[in-house]
Amino acid sequence: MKILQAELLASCGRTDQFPDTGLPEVAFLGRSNVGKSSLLNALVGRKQLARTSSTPGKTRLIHFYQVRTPAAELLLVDLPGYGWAKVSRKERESWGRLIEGYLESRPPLRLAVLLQDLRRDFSEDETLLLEWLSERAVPWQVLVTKADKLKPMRRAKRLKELAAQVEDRMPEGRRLIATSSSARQGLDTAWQAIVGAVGPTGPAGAAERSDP
Ligand SMILES: Nc1nc2c(ncn2[C@@H]2O[C@H](COP(=O)(O)OP(=O)(O)OP(=O)(O)O)[C@@H](O)[C@H]2O)c(=O)[nH]1
Ligand SMILES: [Mg+2]
Repeated sequence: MKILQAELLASCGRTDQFPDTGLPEVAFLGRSNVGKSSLLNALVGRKQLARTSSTPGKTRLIHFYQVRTPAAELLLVDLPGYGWAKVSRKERESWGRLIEGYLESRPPLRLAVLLQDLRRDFSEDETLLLEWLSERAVPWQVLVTKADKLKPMRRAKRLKELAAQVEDRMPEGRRLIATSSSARQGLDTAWQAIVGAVGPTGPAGAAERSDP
């Protein structure tokens, strides 16, 4: 995907700080260290737009990135990772409230992208989250991360195993998408899912909408 523009718009620790741009949003969710910030950088072709770290729990705020492509203009939203045991309970609760506050009442949200490490099984955190999203009619897509970590044969087998774990929750027509930020794999397919969910909102889309 050609990226015309990508910039950090806002970093928010409270729901009342969320930006109001009128642009559609796609949110990246997942366990801490799963590779959310890395994938976001890979998708926009910038090494350090979103901060990444080998220390889990780096992203503690909700970061809104404004991205313009020829097909769409949208916000990619990097949510704090959950499931990191080494933070205090109080801190975990405040992140939980922030993430839930975003997901629960965010009219511009068009797609929740759940990231899942290829080498891990879906945990209860992920299956509950998918259920929660489905109940609230938030469309979701699973992107499997770090696909480069396994050789092709093993990778294909793991993908089947993971697909089987969420098969009964998977909306019609959706499937897992395998990605690797470091090997730049699956990025076009991921973009297709994102643009498909957002619809045409670029200059072309805006022109179409203004037609009587
Ligand atoms: N091999 C490999 N490593 C990756 C890939 N994506 C991310 N990583 C590594 O995984 C670690 C965590 O990546 P981040 O992108 O910071 O993860 P995150 O989900 O944003 O983590 P939090 O902000 O803590 O929630 C870093 O050391 C990355 O270099 C990938 O596709 N392949
Ligand atoms: Mg991060």
